[in-house]
Amino acid sequence: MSLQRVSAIIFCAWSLVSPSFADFIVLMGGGSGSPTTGDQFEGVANEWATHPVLEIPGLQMSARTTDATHTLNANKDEFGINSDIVGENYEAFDYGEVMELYFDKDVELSLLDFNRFESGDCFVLEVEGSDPLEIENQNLSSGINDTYNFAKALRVSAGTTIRFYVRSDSGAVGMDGIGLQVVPEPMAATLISLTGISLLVVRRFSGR
Ligand SMILES: [Ca+2]
Ligand SMILES: [Ca+2]
Ligand SMILES: [Ca+2]
Ligand SMILES: [Ca+2]
Repeated sequence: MSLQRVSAIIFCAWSLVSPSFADFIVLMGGGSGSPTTGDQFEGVANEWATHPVLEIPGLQMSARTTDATHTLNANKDEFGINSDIVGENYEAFDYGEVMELYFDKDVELSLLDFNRFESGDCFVLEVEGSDPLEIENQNLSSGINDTYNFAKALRVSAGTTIRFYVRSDSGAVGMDGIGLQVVPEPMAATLISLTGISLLVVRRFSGR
């Protein structure tokens, strides 16, 4: 076996076990020609809908609102909830509107990308079983882009519900997307194949 071949095999094996960079779920609408993950949830009310995350192959997302008259709404500028609450912004999250979602794999949230996140607004992220995380304007890492970076990536297990809503004293906040990384599957299969490759390499180099 050539050295190049051994290098290629080791590189492939390394790629399997090394973490990948964070991916981004686009919630804002992309228009008819380029649908986003958000577009797939257009019009979903309080019954769970499940769709593939278009930007991250292999990952599925389920989402719903918590009221039959509140519907998820993807638009070209932002993603929000359309409801019958008087004075609400149909393209954004207003107080009283809640989105629940979960993924079919363990994920680590790294970034939330908002829209119209003005001073005085407060967006709340609540992972089932944990204290709510309140995000205020001064916590944003980019005020121009309305982005929030988690100081430490937030791990959420497969099937665990995340709730998005705004605090009672907040103005409307829209969402553009979610930055996250899928946690690699258990390494059992990879370890078995690595062991096989190692044995092969050892046998070749020992001349047998
Ligand atoms: Ca829409
Ligand atoms: Ca709204
Ligand atoms: Ca933004
Ligand atoms: Ca606002």
